[in-house]
This record gives sequence, structure tokens and C-alpha cells, in this order.
Amino acid sequence: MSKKEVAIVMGSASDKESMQQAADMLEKFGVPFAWHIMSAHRTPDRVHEFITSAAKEGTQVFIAAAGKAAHLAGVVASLTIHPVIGVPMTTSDLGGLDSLLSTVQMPPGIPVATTAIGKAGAKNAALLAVSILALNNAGYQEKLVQYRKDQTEAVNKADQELQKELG
Ligand code: RP5
Repeated sequence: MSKKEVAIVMGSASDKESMQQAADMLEKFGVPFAWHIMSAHRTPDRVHEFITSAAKEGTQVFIAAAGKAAHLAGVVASLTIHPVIGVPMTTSDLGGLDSLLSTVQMPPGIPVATTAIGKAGAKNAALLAVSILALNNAGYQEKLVQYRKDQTEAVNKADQELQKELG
């Protein structure tokens, strides 16, 4: 069994800055993960080889990020029955709407769970991956509960500070 429970694949090195959010979140939860650059159209053989071998070696969830005509997540989903989370990358021409529609509008039969565009989507992709793993992992369940508590406290604290500023 692979120690990499999650694999992040992204279409280009230009996606790395956004996907750092996903990597950081997986690190925070202590999830072992792999992170690679591979492209559905520039390196299709590599995508096929990596996804099929990673699934065989025990990777549970795949996160696939791409921009523009973003078919990477769909191609990954075609190669595995494991859950695939697609992250549409922000683009300079259409702001990521191109990536969003390319990723989310999968025809029936091969699902891709698509998150928001860009960094927010990258962060949520990691959280969703942890939620999936947590179904069979009490340690991840506890960490997710704590994460939500911390988030709630941070919002409440921000409100208290705002109220102090306002007098
Ligand atoms: C996609 O095309 C990549 O995922 C990236 O978001 C976009 C642009 O790639 P580069 O031209 O920056 O390599 O395949």
C-alpha cells in the first residue's frame, strides 16, 4: 500500500502557487500526499501511467487542478474509480470561468467533484479530501472537528475586535 493517501496533479508549474493552498492544508492535517505536474494534453501518457499506478498502490483520493480548457480532472476520473476533486485554475483571459465550466460540466457517467476557482478551491479540495478519508479514520475526524471549532473561534474573535474598534 502506498503511504500517499492523496495525490495532487496539476497541469502546469503555473498552477503551483494556487495549489500550494491544498498542499499546506494536507500538511496541516498530517495527510501523506504526492504532488506532481502532468498535463492531459501535453503529457497524456504520463497521466495514464501515474494515475493507474497510484490507484493500485493505495492512493485514495485524487485532486486535479488545471486551467483554460481544463480537462485534466475529467481524464483522471476516467482512469480511476476513486473520488476525483477538480480545482479550476484562475486564468488571465476569462478569470477562471473557462476552467470552472470545463471541470464541472462532466457528462454523466464519470463524476468530478468540483470546487471554487483558484486558491479557495484548492484549500477546499484538500478539506474535502480529508473529509472523504475521515469516513474511515477517527484521527482525521477529530482534526476536522477541531479545525471547524478553531475557524468558528477566529470569526467570533474578529467580531469582538471589530466591536471594540467601533466602541
Ligand atoms: C493548463 O493550462 C494548466 O493547468 C494551466 O492552468 C494552463 C496554462 O498553462 P501554462 O501555459 O501556464 O503552462 O493546462
